[in-house]
Amino acid sequence: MMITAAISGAEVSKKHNPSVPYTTQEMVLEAKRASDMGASIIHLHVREDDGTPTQNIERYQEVMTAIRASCPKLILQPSTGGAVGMSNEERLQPIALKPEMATLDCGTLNFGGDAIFMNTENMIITFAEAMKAAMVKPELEVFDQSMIRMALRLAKKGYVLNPLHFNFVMGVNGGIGASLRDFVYLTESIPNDSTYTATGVGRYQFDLVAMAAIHGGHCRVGFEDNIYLKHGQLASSNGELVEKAVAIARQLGREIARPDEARIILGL
Ligand code: KMH
Ligand code: ZN
Repeated sequence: MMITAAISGAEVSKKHNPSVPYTTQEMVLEAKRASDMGASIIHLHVREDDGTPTQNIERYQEVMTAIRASCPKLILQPSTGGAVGMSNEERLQPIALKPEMATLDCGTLNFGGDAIFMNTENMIITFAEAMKAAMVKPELEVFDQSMIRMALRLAKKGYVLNPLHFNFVMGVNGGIGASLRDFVYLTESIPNDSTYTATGVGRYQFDLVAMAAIHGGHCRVGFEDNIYLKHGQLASSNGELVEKAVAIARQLGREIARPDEARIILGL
């Protein structure tokens, strides 16, 4: 089972949990803690030192180089989602660094209040083409079943290559829920040769770890999606969240993939 750690995100801040990393040094420490506990992939957003989300290429380069110096084997997966309201050009910057993977968001989503996380079909095609040209494997971010249909249409047209790898982000208010029924609906909507990671947001984080573990899938945990170790108790680091995911997976009979095993699973 591959475990991805989404160590920072773009929406959560130190006001929510003081352990959310902003600086390069904090990012390295959190990536290392997650790696030490069993994460093979780091889903990466970067920040200014004051916590402002950025897609700045120099910042990505600095953080990725520093993480690699500390944990050379980890798979680094920058975000092309960035933060709500960023332009396509801003969002696409980390692709120029030719990471092994990056996220490709497969549809537009209500993101609370008046916020809209915009991903029109033409935007998705532009992002997919940039990733294909740079030989970056997309992780197809799916917040709803309709986004799987979008991804399959793009695959049919050759914008993304098979076998596909999905991330089901479940429990966001504007998207699909995080029930067992929702999980089955998504897993039964993807091609047999594809792989998926399940991400439960907030209180659903570990429900989805268990569902994915039982079903033979992969999972994502981390501060981007959830800041609590359990009800009312903040996690002290991403490592603690990974540790709990590993314990659940092992209890259910799963072995945890090391980074090189994850590369084989993903065909990197
Ligand atoms: N921060 C969200 C607006 C991704 O990384 O591709 C988008 C997001 C998805 O986090
Ligand atoms: Zn993200």
